[in-house]
Amino acid sequence: MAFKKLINNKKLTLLSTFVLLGTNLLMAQSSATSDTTPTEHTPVMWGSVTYYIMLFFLACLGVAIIGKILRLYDLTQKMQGKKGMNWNNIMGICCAIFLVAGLFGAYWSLTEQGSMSLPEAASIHGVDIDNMFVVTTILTLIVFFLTQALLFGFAFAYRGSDKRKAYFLPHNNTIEKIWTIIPAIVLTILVVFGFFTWTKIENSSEVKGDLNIDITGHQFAWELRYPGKDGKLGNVSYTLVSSLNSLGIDFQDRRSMDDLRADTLVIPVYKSIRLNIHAQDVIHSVYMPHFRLQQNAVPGLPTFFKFTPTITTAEMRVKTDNPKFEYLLYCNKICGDGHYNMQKVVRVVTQAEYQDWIANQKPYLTDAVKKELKMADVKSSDLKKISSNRLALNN
Ligand SMILES: [Cu+2]
Repeated sequence: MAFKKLINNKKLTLLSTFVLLGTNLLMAQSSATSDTTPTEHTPVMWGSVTYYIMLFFLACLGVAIIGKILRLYDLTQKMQGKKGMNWNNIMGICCAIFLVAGLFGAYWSLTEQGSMSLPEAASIHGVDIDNMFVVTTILTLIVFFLTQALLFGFAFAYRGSDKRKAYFLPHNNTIEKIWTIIPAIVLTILVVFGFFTWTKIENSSEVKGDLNIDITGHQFAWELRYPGKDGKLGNVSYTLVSSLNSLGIDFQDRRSMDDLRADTLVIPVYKSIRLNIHAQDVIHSVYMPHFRLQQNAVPGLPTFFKFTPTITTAEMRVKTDNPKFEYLLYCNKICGDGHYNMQKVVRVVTQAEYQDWIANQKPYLTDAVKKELKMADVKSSDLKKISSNRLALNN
């Protein structure tokens, strides 16, 4: 009785699972059809994640059912005194199917999703980084296709058989040497290649750029400071930070007087740009993927990155066939809950366009700051006294 009850319970569970699967599938399909409007980029049904999850579970269920049917057939054959199924052959064929399907999947993913990667590098050094990326990808792809073909190909070609005996190979020095030395040489070449590329990008003999821009990260925005007519940026100090002077610009430094504030990072094409990178609270990171550029912004440790943009925003809009294309600057360190929103538009323009734009930017030294400066004068002179006393004590 109890056994019958268990079977009935099992049937009930199976039935309810099917009903649930069916309803979920229908709901997924109907929600997909009603919620999304059929546009070029969002196909009506295929975009639904639930649909794919359900499809996966259905496929698993299908495989399990086929497996059970085969097992049942195998047992019936054996009960009738006939030769059962050859599971070695079935497993071998499954490996061959997996190899072909898997390789096709990898090829499909490369051709479909590969085109979603970034457009061509928009800076001089970016081309070197892309070359390194392409070489590494080609090498790893060769290794990937070779190892997968050998792994599943051998599992199929040398599947278990009564006609042959496996060869026992406990150790072979030649094979050990080959699979140690070849990867070591390839990896060394890649590392040396990377080292020289990085040194070329970072160790610039000409430290100052044609245009020096200060970029300061804080939770959760980037502040920009452009040099004025003198082409030089004045000093900054965290001790001078106030509500009006958020960057702590030292206005006693003559070079600071004409420094300009900007919302968009506008840079002239084919000029070397030096970004002086600062952080005011936690570690942020200047990340400009289109220029293959990333450098951390560390509080108390100013860093810099020098690069030369090569493609204007207008040219990139034509190249990407996207009239709304904008280069973006992100923060690439998870620096708090507003991190996702730390982005700025970067616009690469011609020299003439840059001159027009910079002429319209407002200075940091506003009338309100000038008023506050009278107080700041006292403060900074006091600070200088304190620091000189400290020096005297230390000596
Ligand atoms: Cu950040």
